[in-house]
Amino acid sequence: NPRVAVYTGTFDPVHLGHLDVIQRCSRLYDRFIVGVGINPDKSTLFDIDERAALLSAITRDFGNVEVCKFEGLAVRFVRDANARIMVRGLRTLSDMEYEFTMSLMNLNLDPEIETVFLMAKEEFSHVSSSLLRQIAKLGGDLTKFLPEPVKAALIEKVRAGK
Ligand code: COD
Repeated sequence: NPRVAVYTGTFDPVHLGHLDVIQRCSRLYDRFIVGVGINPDKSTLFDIDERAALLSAITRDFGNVEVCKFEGLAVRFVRDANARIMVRGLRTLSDMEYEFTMSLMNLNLDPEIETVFLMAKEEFSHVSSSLLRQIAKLGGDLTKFLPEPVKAALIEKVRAGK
């Protein structure tokens, strides 16, 4: 049986912390599906097509990574993808609290789907999309945190919004 896992997120935009999780999981699983979600409570800087296109561009070299868009419940998306494993990244203790609650709720929604957590690499444990959007608006250097095409897209997006 091929091992399939799903990594859901908003990815607004995808950064090197996300990419590190994707790279590590591409070695752990036979197929790794990245689900770009629409969070009804969050408005995003990049629309869903832009977020998915950036992910596709930077994961092209991984033979077993696929990028999909999804709407609605994450567990339903995982099941529709024929997977039973959902991967989440953990950065801090405050992530833990939120993720712990969410994984219990997801287990209630679908008891056959397990959440697997990967600890963020030390050098990315302080990196979040929201901080990077803020740094971009304030003109800071993003080189250490973003793949080149994402950096260019973020700078352009912020410029266009001014
Ligand atoms: N290093 C490692 N991992 C990281 C880093 C980092 N620096 N930064 C973020 N991550 C991880 C996050 O922990 C997360 O696992 C993933 O990367 C994606 O992060 P985000 O911020 O892009 O996405 P989220 O956490 O906002 O997730 C959005 C979803 C749409 C996936 C989520 O809201 C969801 O599942 N919604 C569906 C609705 C649903 O099912 N609701 C019921 C849930 S109980």
